[in-house]
Amino acid sequence: MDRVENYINEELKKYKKICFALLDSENFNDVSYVAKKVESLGASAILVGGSSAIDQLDLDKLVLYIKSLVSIPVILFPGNVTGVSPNADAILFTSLLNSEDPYFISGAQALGALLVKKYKIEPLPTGYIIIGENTTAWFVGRAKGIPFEKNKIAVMYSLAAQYLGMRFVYLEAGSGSQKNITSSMVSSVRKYFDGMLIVGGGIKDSDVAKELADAGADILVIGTLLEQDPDWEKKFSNIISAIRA
Ligand code: 1GP
Repeated sequence: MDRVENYINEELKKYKKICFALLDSENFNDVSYVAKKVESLGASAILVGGSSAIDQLDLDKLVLYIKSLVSIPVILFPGNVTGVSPNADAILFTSLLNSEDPYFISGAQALGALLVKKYKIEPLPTGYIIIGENTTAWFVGRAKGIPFEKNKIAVMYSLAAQYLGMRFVYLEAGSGSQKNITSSMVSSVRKYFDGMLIVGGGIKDSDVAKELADAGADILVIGTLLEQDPDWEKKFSNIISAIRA
């Protein structure tokens, strides 16, 4: 197993549940403070990217900058081919399984694959599944958003991801989503999907984080909280303590 995936497994052995921080340079005044702080508060990795990150040069500068500040892995979270940047430690090599556009299922992946090879970025094979509608990820990825209460559909896609050989599934409500994925959906998926389960979108407090972790999420992704909440340090720290408890 490659280095970052191995590291994630070790983190999970140590803490049972872990958290990734999603950083997007456009949305932070002081990205260096946030990057260092999330590491000290217990984030296991930093994700960089998202569906609206389109400036490749900025992205690479950001990756290099963050890598100079922290020792946790910097993992790309691309929304398109433009999300591949040479200096990252790994990439969530996602297929947006419930997109209605084959470009987001396998087209962008084919276009990006040789770059990943060339830059020697470790690919983490990930089934990306969008729940709900009206978020940027949903719009850009032309997803046929799975309704929040349709657990079985999420199970079907997650199991399909596993059978296609993907070791990670990311249940995504969308960045800044008003609603988070329900714990009931997470526990339904957990019963069937035998791999690393990432859950993100709209997670803003430790109660929700704890519920999702208890329901079976392995990795929680937190983004908007870090950008928008003046009290984010305390809340992020509470999230980490809650999911590790
Ligand atoms: C988005 O799941 C991540 O891709 C994080 O969502 O920004 O709502 O925390 P938030």
